[in-house]
Amino acid sequence: TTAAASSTIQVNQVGFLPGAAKWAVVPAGAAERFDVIDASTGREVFSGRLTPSAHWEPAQESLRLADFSSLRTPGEYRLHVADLPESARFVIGARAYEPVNAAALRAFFFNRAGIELKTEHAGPWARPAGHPDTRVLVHASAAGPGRPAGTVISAPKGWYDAGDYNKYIVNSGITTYTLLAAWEHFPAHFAHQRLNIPESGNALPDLLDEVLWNLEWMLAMQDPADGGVYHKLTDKGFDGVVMPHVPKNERYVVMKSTAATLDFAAVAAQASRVFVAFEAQRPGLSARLLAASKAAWGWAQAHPAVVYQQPADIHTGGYDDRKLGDEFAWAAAELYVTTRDDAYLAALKAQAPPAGVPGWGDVGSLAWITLAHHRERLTPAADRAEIARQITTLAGKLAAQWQASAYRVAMQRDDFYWGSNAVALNQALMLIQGYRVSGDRRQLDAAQAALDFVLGRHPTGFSMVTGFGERSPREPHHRPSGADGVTDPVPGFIVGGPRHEDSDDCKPMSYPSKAAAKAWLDRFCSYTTNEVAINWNAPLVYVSAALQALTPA
Ligand code: 9MR
Repeated sequence: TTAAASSTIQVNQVGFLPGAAKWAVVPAGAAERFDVIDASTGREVFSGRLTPSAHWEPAQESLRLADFSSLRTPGEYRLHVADLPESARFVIGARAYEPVNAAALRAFFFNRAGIELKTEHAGPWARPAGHPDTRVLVHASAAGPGRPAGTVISAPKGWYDAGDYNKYIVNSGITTYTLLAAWEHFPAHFAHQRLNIPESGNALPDLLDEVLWNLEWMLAMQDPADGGVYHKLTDKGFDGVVMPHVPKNERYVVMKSTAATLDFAAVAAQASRVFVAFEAQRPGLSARLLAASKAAWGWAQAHPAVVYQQPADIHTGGYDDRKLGDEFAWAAAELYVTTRDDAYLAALKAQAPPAGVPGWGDVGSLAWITLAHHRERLTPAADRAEIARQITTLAGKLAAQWQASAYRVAMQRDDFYWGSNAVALNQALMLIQGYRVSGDRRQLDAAQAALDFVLGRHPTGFSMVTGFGERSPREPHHRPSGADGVTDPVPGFIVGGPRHEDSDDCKPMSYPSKAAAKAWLDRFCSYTTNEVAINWNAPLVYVSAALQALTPA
């Protein structure tokens, strides 16, 4: 199913809002012009000149660009270029991103641990509950004065991290933050969104119900005796390709780490200020979250350099990070904004790294995002100009990369590492912060380009989101999708994407290309390029909501 893309017109296969910048990529050839045609009648509705051919290093291809931004009429279209197969279908419409945004959030529901997915909510992907996690053993690496090894604790709920069935605090941290930031920044978009999850129709917005499923698990990962937070809740090894209710292995909480404890402190402080507004619906939750955050912060002050080390008998994901200044800065920023206590601002200033593109091990920018969003409500000690400068400097740099790119994306060859599709989306997330601070339209257009990229203006010719686009992943590395006997994969998941390192996970099958932006395989075996993960879906939720909310009509 992984065709060489060199004859494929590459276009966002979901589509565009009427006022958005609209670009497609065409393999270099003799043609000088392109047409946009009505998908049902074939009638030409727009015609334009392709840009001169230029080489794009990450795909090792020469390309031309089609700019049809001025086509604003709602409808369903395809691109036509002489001698090439017509492009995939796409829409132009005022609500173009609502379905993909809702599906990207519903993917979290599909990855819930500890709950049966009923047909009324999950359709053909209904399944029994997996991993109750009400009897979890404290691993020897996590034993302490209060809880000796072998102590049984209960830590139910949460989301499975990815294609595997384990739950990791570090990765849950940035994921939950990104979803809560989407709520904080675009409440009108989410307030009345109906996701058809079991809680739909209760007194909370569905996004917050979904986030609570994971927050409740995170809270159970904190040792009440000392405030430290376990790094992960896991099997000893990865399960086979089975549905989640099948394996009955022992589950463990493993090590307390500084990174996990600070990520927890950050998210709990952020969630505390979000749930202040829902005191009537969830009495006491906001205060409980803030107390948990402060206890975690206290543990991290006393244990500032406990780096995760995988015990010899544990073989699941590491999420080990040895650079902890960014975690301190992020937790300090969230506690500062929530409490307005300048002591946290001082802690933040001591460690704040320059803004960059966030990832699970690189969370300093999350501090800048939070500070920028709340910058009119900070204490006098905060440096508002510096906060704005951090955001706009990074967004300006990314927009310059976008403008200079033969593909019109900010992505450079080195950005194609494990989870490259989420790198593109996290670049977009920072571009959107830039646009919100500066109003510079180029930064919004560059963010649009990143969403285009993962929705099919992609060198593989595929939309990278299951169930969205005429060509999208059919065999993601996602155990339920592989084991459920349903033809279609569980929808709404973004896969990791191509990367520049060699992968041998599908041996003897080889990858179709060695080019960084094309080394991708739509096969279950390809956990290095075709896995799903919660930290990749969260920026898809954020960016699709942001463009839906911010794109000028
Ligand atoms: O996203 C993680 C990536 O940055 C690492 O390079 C990779 C190898 O350590 O692990 C990725 O995370 C995986 C995690 O360890 C286990 N669950 C699946 C995650 C996505 O592949």
